[in-house]
Amino acid sequence: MLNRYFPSVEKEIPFEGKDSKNTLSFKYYNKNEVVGNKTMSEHLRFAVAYWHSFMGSGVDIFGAPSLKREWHKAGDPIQRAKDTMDAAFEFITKLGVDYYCFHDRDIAPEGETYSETCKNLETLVEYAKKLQKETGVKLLWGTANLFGHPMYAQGAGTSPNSHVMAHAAAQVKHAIDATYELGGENYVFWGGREGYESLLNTDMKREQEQMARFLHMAVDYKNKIGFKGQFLIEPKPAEPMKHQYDTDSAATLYFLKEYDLIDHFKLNLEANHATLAGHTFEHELTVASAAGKLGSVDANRGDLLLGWDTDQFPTDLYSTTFAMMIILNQNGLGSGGLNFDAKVRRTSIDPVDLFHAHIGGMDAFARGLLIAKKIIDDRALSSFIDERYSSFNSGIGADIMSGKAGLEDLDNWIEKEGLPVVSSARQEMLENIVNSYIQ
Ligand code: XUL
Ligand code: CO
Repeated sequence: MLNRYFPSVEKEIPFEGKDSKNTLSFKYYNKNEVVGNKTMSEHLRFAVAYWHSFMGSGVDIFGAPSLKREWHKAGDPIQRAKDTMDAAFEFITKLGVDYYCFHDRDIAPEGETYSETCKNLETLVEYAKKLQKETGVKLLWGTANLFGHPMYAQGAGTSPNSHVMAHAAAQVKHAIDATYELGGENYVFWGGREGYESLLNTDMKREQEQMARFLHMAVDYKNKIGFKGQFLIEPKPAEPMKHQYDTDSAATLYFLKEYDLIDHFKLNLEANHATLAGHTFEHELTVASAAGKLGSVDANRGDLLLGWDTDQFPTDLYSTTFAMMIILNQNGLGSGGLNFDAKVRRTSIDPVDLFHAHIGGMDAFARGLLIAKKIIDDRALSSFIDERYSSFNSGIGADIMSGKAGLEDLDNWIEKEGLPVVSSARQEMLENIVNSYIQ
């Protein structure tokens, strides 16, 4: 086992059960424990996000980097990238997680020229391949960073400058190649700069058509090279742009349908993006799942008092329980997983804090899984929901939904039957039932 950057954690984080006082142990996440028809690790498919955990420095708009990382010390950029990758694989292995996710620019540094940048990426892909082979860690998804470079300030696929769009497309080609080469199970598009700052300088229709063309080119390329991973789009309403086109699940699904892309994509939904869009996390998951399009999750949480993407590690049991209910009800995430797109606070300065953060997130989801499974098995909510809609199973409800009855038939029917009797929606009772399971 790699052992250089996290010497205080000597071996894989153990499962010790809920009564253990060892803060570097799992209290609930027991990866081989079978829950229903799968083990916990098969249900949860956790991934570590390379950018926050290994590239993050704690810098914010008011302050300099606060996280001093050993793996960032080398002067040579390629050596630094390799050290960072060593640290990442050591961490992931010691945490006992199966997957990681990256942006192209996380794993390899930008060069002086385009071809040097591409070469750097190839070098680090080779290095990642070796480490994946040695450790058994797999790639959940890759993506391209189309928001960091100043050329993308006005958009990448939706840039008003066709040269910029061409550059973004070329970059995506290489990022898909890298993902394919490393056996990535999905590929993500997050359009951080695909939106606008001001409508005064923006042709929205054109930009949306450009975005559609951009994604169609990616689909064509994927098919051409035979990459079988799932394409995912990650909605977010704003930040860095004032308004991002892929605002939320509903807007993104509409866009995909409108531009004939719906068969090629699913959604990767992030908890903090949902709340920024004015939705709950479970709302976003439910919208996508109902459309058969919930593909993967960026697991984190926001802060209700702050209006930006704080990307904190998830600890809220209601949130993880509701998420796992939706995921279990659709029979899992398929090739997707739960990626910790989350960062330690800039005051959590020790590398070991990365362990505490992930352990907390993993335990929160493991508890969510156990609680959700029980609620589902007991039909604690679903029996009520089934009953609530049961008037559509036969009689006039079935006639309406099958198309047998129309407005005139219903006019006659109501004339005969009179006014409906409605039942209570029992929200408080159901909240109490959920609470009785959260323990
Ligand atoms: C930004 C965000 C991204 C995507 C990948 O808010 O969530 O890190 O997950 O580009
Ligand atoms: Co994300």
